[in-house]
Amino acid sequence: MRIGIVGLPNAGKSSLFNALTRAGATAANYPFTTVEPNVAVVEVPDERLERVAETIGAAPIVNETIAFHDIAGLVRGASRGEGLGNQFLANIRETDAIVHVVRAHGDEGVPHPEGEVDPARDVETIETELLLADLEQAERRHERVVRQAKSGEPALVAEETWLRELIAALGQGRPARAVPPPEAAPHALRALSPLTAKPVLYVANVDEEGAAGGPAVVAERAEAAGAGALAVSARLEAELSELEADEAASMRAELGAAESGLARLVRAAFELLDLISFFTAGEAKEARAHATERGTTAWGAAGKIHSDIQRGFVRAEVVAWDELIAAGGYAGARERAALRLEGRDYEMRDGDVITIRFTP
Ligand SMILES: Nc1nc2c(ncn2[C@@H]2O[C@H](COP(=O)(O)OP(=O)(O)O)[C@@H](O)[C@H]2O)c(=O)[nH]1
Ligand SMILES: [Mg+2]
Repeated sequence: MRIGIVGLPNAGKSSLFNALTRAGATAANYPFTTVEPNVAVVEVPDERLERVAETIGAAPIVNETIAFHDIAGLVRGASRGEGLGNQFLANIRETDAIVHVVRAHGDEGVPHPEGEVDPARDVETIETELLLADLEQAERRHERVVRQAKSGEPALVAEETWLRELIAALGQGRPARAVPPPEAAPHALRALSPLTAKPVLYVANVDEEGAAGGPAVVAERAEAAGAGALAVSARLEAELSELEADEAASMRAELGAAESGLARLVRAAFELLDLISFFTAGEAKEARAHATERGTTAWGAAGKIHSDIQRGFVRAEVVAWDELIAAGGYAGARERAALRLEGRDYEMRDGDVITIRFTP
């Protein structure tokens, strides 16, 4: 799961990224941590998993992770190639969701690429570049699909119609997420991978004192775009991430901020992906969270755990996390019949704890 951090130069992207990196550096033995210098792998803590582990005596706890990409600043004209824009836009295309950092702090020591601080205009600037980049890609693909659709193949005909609608919408400033592709052309979205179809979270980068609110314009823009929004101070988070955890917590308390801005960001980013989590846990074994798409079957879940387990799938033992806790463990859950036997087609629910029986 990859999340791209986008915004204008000096918006605060790298400050936020560095804070995440330091938070991620504490994530135990995650294999991808050092693959690229601009990728931070961060754990997504889940209180449900902690309680499951405690109940059945599982350790260690292995959280799900998400990868944040610090994408270099986009400038006005990026979609026409300004400031290496095409390369950065291509980087965004490879992500699953976007965190859009908007400068909202008034520190005069930090230059603004457009002269003065104006969050509404900045959001507009970035979104326009994303829209224009999608428009260009859609037009290019349309040229090709128009020719292919002459064959009369229904999927291509449907895709051609959709692309025409999409081009019209983008031209009017509407994002691709407002124009879902028809069922008859299931491949169309993946073939284009529009930037404006990705879920977005706006992050207002506010003054150190103002981490609670954030400007109303950003929240309004988010609401109108069907996006999430939150406010953090990137500089504060970067500074706090250099302190020991207890020091950082007391500093936060002094500033009147109840919860870590990074924790709020990571959770909101995870919610953006609209995934469900299921858990595996055994006594004196690890307790692990697995994020997966809604609609994943028990068989699909087995594949997320290990390909060998999927290959030898016999059945799944499933119990909801809270029922497992209420029953005091697996034995109790079995007695109460809270633990169910399910076949390969069972649709996983958020918070399920699963044990796959398989033939090795
Ligand atoms: N006062 C203040 N300065 C900030 C804040 N966030 C970032 N900065 C400063 O703004 C400058 C640019 O930040 P950076 O994170 O590098 O921006 P990027 O270009 O979006 O990656 C740096 O000097 C940061 O220290 C903030 O919340 N408050
Ligand atoms: Mg930067």
